[in-house]
Amino acid sequence: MDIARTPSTADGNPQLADAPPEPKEPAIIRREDYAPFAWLVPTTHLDFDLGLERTTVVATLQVERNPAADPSPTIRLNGDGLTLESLSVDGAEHAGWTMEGDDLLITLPGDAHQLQITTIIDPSANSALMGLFASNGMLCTQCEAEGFRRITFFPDRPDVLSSYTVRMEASKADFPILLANGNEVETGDAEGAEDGEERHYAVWQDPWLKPSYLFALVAGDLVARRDSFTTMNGREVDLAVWVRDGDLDRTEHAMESLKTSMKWDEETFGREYDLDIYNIVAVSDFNMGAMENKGLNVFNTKYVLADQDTATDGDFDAVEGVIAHEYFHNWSGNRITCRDWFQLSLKEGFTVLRDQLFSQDMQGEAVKRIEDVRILRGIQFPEDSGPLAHPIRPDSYREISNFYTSTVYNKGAEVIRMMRVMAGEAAFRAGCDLYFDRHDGEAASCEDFVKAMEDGTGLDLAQFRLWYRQAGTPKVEVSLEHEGDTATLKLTQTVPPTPGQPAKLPMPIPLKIALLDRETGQHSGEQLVMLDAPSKTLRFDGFAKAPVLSINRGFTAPVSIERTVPRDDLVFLAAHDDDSFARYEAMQELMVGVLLDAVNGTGDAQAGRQAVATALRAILTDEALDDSMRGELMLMPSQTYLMEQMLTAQPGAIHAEREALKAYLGRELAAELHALYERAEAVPFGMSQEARGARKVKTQVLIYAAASDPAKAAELAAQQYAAADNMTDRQGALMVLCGLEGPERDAALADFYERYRGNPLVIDKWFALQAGSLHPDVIAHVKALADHPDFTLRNPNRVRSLYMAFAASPHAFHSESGAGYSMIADLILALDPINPQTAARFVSPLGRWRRMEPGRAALMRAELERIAAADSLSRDTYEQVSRSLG
Ligand code: B3K
Ligand code: ZN
Repeated sequence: MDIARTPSTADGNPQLADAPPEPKEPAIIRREDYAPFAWLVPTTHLDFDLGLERTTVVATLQVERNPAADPSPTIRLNGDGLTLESLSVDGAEHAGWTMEGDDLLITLPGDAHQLQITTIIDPSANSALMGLFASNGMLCTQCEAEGFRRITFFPDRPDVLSSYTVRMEASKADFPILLANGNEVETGDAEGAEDGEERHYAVWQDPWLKPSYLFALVAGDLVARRDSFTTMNGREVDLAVWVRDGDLDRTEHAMESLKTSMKWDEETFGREYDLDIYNIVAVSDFNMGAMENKGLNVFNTKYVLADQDTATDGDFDAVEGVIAHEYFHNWSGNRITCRDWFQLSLKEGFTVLRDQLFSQDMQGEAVKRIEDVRILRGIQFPEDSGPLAHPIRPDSYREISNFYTSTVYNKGAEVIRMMRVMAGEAAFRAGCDLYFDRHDGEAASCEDFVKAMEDGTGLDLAQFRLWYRQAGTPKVEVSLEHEGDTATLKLTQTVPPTPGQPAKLPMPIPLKIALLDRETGQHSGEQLVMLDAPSKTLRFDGFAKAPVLSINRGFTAPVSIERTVPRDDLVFLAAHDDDSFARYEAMQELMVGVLLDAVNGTGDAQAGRQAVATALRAILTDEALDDSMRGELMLMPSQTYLMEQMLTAQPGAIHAEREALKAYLGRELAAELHALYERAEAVPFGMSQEARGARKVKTQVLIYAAASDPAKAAELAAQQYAAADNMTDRQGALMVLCGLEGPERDAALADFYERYRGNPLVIDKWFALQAGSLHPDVIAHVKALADHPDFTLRNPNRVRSLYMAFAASPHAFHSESGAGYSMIADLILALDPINPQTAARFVSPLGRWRRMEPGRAALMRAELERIAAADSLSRDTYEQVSRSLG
């Protein structure tokens, strides 16, 4: 019987059912509708007959009624684009099934059954890179969030935990390595194919229960860097980083990062690894950074491969951070997973915090904190103030892939970090221990986490739960007055309205503050102030002279501080604040104020520029500062951050004023910048903090020079490029050259391409540096690069390297003609049928239209409408475009 064409109704009467018409609007899934699944799936056996173009999957599921759920006569198995080849229930053909959309509904009479389901899939045709797909001749999977349903019919939801056994059979020559989750329990030769091809098989068993999104398999021609780790209780773990032949010598840093992460999680969170094997596989076609599948992480090559010649210091840090992140998920994500996808921040926010704390310990706390806040403010704050704003625990979605956002990840981490600040480190650890103990082996909720924190720390988090419910970045207005010997601090908060949340309640906001003596820069200790009402007034006695306020030290709360401070106070803080973050912040605030005055034509422009020059001079010449921190303090606020500070953004004016200030500073401080460059240039290559800092400031100096003296900058950058013995120097020089016109630019670009031809990750840099450059002809360059033989829409890294770099570069993307907008809209339309998840990521830059001056706003909106009018948009892109149009 060809059951693929003879579905029956759920009550068992075979009939030819008309497929329901595809709804125009994808359904909205709501958090409040959560109900446990009616069936348990204690065991899952998967049998794969693997081939690039044809893979047969036989899934055998034991299912039992879930006593904790409302009973149902049918079991819903999710599918996505699958064709059912055969179905049996308890070993016999079964007529009682029907299709509902892509899902398979089977009527089950008893309390426990065995289902066997066969599907056939074509991995080579899977350009969405979800489910089982082919990449460079290998096969691998990506199942989070809902990719497993593209492999077989299954209750593809995170609260259905099952014990998995996986048998893979494949050609020995094409797929010599066969990996899946857990431990390898059997291998051997399989019956050869008709054409004489030798075949083999492997069986893997995962002893831990897991949801389907953590399932993984990899088959391919791979080689491994091997090592081992002994856990705190003496378990020997075999570690392997699998890559394609030829990439092995770029895996040392990844392996070291893995071992360091394992040790750190034992020491810091008391978490031990729980399998005998930990495999990491690098693939070049991947939608995101990496995936924490149990015992078998799959990584984008970008976060595995690194060496001095091909990776920058930033790349090294990113590899370390992502390796740690995926490893930490083994507890915060795998041992305790999410009840439903609305709880995503339970695992992602917590794991981001864990990886941030790890990187702070590895790379230095001050600089890492500044970098993390820069990411938050550069990406999450705009998200929070735009049409895609949502709480860290969203209330509804159409496509969950759209909610792997900076809000869920980075703001989610900030929310847990606030609990840590309020509780103190020791109590926070007690709260984490309680959470891990209480919920180990479960699919938990954000509420479970907060409750464990409350019970473990003794904090009352009743009001704090608002951070999970309310979207939007709170604004805190700050004023400090001084009279007699009393300083009076007034704090007022407002939480802006966001889509679906017009009115907000006041949030508890923990702010670390210090009051600095304006002569000496000393203070008598930090204090933690809780702003938990609309406003609060605090008095501090014993100040004969007005102190200087240092607030939100260490960025204890993810809020916008709004205050009117005399410029001199900011110059003072930039030079003297003993909190590194606050010092950086003072410098940023100073530059933001001066630039916005310039754009708005307010204030004394010359006095403002001079104030910045005074502050920057002090930073350039401060011998007590290490260069890594100096590099941070030298950074000008990004155009995106500046636009975010304006009610109606004027990208053209912001870009012009930012360049003008840079040029002014470059001229005014030419001598100091030059001296700094010369000193840094003399530091030999190494991975020490000193050597890394030296590389960072060198490129910063080039950036200022490019604005003030382009000819000199081109010469210096060309020299740095030619002399470079590492990618940080080479990329820094090329980045600056890309923004300038002249023979040095062309020569360096040609050299870079030739030198790294055939190394996709470095060629990605070549695309990104041109697309994100300050050159006035960027749009033309991007158009030409899209026709380059190395460009393809099929590889997400390549797409991002060209178009994300461009869309994140406001002076080009917001070009007055609207050409940047139409370029991104064209990309979305072309990419959507190939890779909807990646296409949908490009919608948010266009979604900022409400914050733009009217001319650009209209052009952006028109492009969104053009996309919305297209036939058969994916659910991913449909959702983002419709929310953006509002
Ligand atoms: N958990 C994965 C993200 C999966 C994204 C699916 N669209 C990687 C991570 O956060 O570690
Ligand atoms: Zn994660």
